[in-house]
Amino acid sequence: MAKPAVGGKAPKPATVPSDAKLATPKHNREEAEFVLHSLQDEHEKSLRYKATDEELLNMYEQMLLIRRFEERAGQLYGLGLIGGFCHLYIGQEAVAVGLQSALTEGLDSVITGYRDHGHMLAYGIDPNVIMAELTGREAGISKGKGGSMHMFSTEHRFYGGHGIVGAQVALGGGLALAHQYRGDGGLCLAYFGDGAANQGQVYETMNMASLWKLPMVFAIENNQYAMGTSTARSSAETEFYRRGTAFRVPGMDVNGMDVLEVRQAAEVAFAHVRAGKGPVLMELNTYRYRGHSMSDPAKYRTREEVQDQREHNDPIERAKKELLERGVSEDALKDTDKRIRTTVSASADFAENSPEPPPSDLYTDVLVESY
Ligand SMILES: Cc1ncc(C[n+]2csc(CCOP(=O)(O)OP(=O)(O)O)c2C)c(N)n1
Ligand SMILES: [Mg+2]
Repeated sequence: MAKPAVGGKAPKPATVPSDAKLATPKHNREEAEFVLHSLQDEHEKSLRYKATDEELLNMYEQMLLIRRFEERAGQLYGLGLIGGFCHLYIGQEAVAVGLQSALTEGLDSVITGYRDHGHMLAYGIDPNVIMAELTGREAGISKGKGGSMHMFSTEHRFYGGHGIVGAQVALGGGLALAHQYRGDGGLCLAYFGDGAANQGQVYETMNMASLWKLPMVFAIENNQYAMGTSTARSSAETEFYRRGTAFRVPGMDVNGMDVLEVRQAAEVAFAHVRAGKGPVLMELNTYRYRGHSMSDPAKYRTREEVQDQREHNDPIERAKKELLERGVSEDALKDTDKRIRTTVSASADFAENSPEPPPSDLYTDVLVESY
């Protein structure tokens, strides 16, 4: 019997076992490449979702609700009614709305980082309880103790709201595993940023998700910056959709400023995942108009750069223009805007008039059991 090698390592066999893969035959390599490009090819064949007028109007309304809600949150922050961290989603609305409009609410699960208000609103969660959470009120969706970054609604299968960059991706892997284990047919949509895309745990998750064919969508919201650092300064590979290649996860390169393109890409990606073919990586190219958080004066970019995006690439203006071209009247759109402003004002009033949690609540919901 061979002597065990030092350190408990098995001795090297004299000959290579016959099933060892000495080299990947070329045809296999081509097949792997085909799989990696297949969804992008499908996406490019038909870029935009063919929405009915009603569907597009719905998406427009949701995006506008997010925009107006975030503008109001920014004001409340300025007034000192919102404390702590607050990251606004202005500019990125088409991503959450386009993707989540293709999900099955109550079945699929969603998880994201700290820039989470828009994702909650896109899931139809009541603006009142979101604003109450931002202002630290008892009526808030996390009872006023989570704030901007830590909002949950297990009823909607919305699992936060996470402050640790990239951590939500690994948790999303767990949610996807739960869907697979239960065989419920659901999938997990895990959002993260371009900065988070450089975190190690993202790739550990990608490896396991691909190996186990988990029903998971890795959605990179590439808003071009991680705090004050542009993607070009932080990332060796700025084509983020390619980053699944090493794990055989097909990627998709999507215009995240066009809600119909996002929606169509979602249809392709979700069908692939639901068919049991494993995870997909989507890069949603977008832009945030405001600073990283409310305390960021955004001096790392020019005003002209932001203005250019607002003027030529705004997702809400794009949808509005399309609705008008389809014959929806200017008056109908004005009414929509008015209705949304009323909803948002009501949410701010609701929040301001709600009580804060009592001091005794400091000790509740901290541990699962009492010790
Ligand atoms: C592990 C960890 N490192 C650093 C931070 C500090 N931090 C908070 S947000 C952020 C930038 C993340 O950028 P990105 O992933 O692009 O998301 P975006 O803010 O653009 O939505 C950093 C470095 C953190 N919260 N967690
Ligand atoms: Mg970013």
